Amino acid sequence: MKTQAAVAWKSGAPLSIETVDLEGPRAGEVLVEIKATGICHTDWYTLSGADPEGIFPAILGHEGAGIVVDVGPGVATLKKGDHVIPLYTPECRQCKFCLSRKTNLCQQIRATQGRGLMPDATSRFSIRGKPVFHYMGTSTFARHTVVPEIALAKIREDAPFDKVCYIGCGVTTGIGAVIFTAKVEAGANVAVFGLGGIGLNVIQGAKMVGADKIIGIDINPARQEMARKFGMTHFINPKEVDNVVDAVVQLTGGGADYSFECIGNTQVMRQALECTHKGWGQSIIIGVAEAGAEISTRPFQLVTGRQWKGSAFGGARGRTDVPRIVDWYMDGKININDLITHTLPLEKINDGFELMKRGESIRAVVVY
Ligand code: NAD
Ligand code: AHE
Ligand code: ZN
Repeated sequence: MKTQAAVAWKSGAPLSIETVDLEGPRAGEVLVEIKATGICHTDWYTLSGADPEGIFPAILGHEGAGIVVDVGPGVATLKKGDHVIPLYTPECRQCKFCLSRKTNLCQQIRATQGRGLMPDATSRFSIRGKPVFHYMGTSTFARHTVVPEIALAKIREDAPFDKVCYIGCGVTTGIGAVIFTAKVEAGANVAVFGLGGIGLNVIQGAKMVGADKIIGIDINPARQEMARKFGMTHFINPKEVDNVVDAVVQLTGGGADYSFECIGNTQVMRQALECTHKGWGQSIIIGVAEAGAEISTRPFQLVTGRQWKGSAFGGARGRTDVPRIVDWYMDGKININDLITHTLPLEKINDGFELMKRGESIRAVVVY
């Protein structure tokens, strides 16, 4: 079939709206009509050329929601008409990683996904006979996409696509990092570095679990108002204090119980670790740093009880947890609407990237 997509022909260039050929779903695959997709900082990271897994030409996008149009042979858990959220972290429930119960990082299709291909090592997208690569197994910047069955969460049909698409990455990453990765307890003090599309969801998660002080740190003062609305109790602008680590330690009487780095800056990752409490502080890295970047601290920081952890997709098991998070939204337990600051047609997708780079949007969502 023919469909329309925003194609990334090369790094650093704007996306180009193209008519694309899309082959139907093969065994274990599903054809999905994407109804809406968010634009995440990670899409920009890959488009910028900093991602070692960034290959071009590709169809980016990993924060979508849509409807099943067709299923390939052997697909048992989904049918035409089902509403779904594509998962860049699948959940096969059979691989060593899924069976361990210790991680959400299903590895069933990770190798081909990282090479921009479907599990049989081919692409379904092409233009004028030349293959175009998939991205994160999802490629939601296309009106139609093919996704492996194990990488689709079935969701309720009354959930609005233009809001719950954000659960495909940002909402789940932020809230999940609090409840699944860190397991923040009521009364804990939390510091959140970076108050964008991810950090504000960390704040929302911290408030949900009953954290005490929720300290937000951002160089963009305009982020303060929205963060307070989501539960932030104290704000630090790093440009206005001598030392961010000292500022957090003073506010918390010794250090945060949990901190979250939601930027992708290795200097800030160090600050986030070192502002946590001696003996038990945990710092969770969420931000994606550029290829080759390394983190450092004095080993004494770890010897004296601080812990560094990372979180991908909030530690969530997509097919199990994403439908629950959709329910939380539908039941009014979490706020997504206020974080979606802009909606755009596909033709204006590059404007969405510009809004993000200028710090003017929290989430821009493309509605097809
Ligand atoms: P965003 O652009 O919406 O937000 C980033 C925020 O960080 C902005 O508010 C910006 O002002 C602030 N900031 C930048 N430099 C800063 C500094 N030095 N000190 C304090 N604040 C600073 O981005 P986002 O969509 O929220 O994504 C944040 C990071 O998380 C990115 O690196 C993204 O790739 C990553 N990410 C990771 C996962 C995961 O599963 N681990 C999932 C989604 C996104
Ligand atoms: N491709 C990059 C790594 C990018 C990365 O860390 N991705 C996160 C999701 S970001 C979503 O916005 C992730 O889930 N990582 C786990 C994984 O298996 O990719 C690189 O550096 O190669
Ligand atoms: Zn993302």
